[in-house]
Amino acid sequence: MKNVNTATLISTLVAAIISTGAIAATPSFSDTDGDGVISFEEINSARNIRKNTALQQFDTDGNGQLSHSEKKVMKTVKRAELTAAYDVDGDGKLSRQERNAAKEARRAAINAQLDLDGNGVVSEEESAGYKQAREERKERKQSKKHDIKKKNNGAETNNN
Ligand SMILES: [Ca+2]
Ligand SMILES: [Ca+2]
Ligand SMILES: [Ca+2]
Repeated sequence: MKNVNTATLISTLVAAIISTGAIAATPSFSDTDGDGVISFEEINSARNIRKNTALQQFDTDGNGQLSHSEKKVMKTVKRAELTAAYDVDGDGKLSRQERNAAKEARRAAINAQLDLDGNGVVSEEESAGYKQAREERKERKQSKKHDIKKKNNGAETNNN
């Protein structure tokens, strides 16, 4: 059938993924201070935990940092995990639809965690910390890019 709509297909895939519990690479947050929202700090601490776990797992030479090659190994392993989790048709690769389903499932899993009162809606209040963390990460990424650009350009130019 040609006119199966993509959104329907994706939601079917998402349902399949969620029901098998195969949600890879999803951060897990906890409301440490029990105030009913996942705050910016709680998001960050979850991120640090993930970072440390990754460090323990992939810091092969044990120098406390992930080198370029260690990061490469990490990426390969993560990609394999992701593929294993979301390759619904079992062809060993992630199609665009499977990738979208993976994204949707991740978002759904995150929303389920942010929705601390469990009313099925992530309120402004419930999502504020997450949004703040996301903005901050975006900014950091951009300034990193900027730094690299600067480095590649050599000396800073005045005419821009
Ligand atoms: Ca909290
Ligand atoms: Ca596939
Ligand atoms: Ca809620």
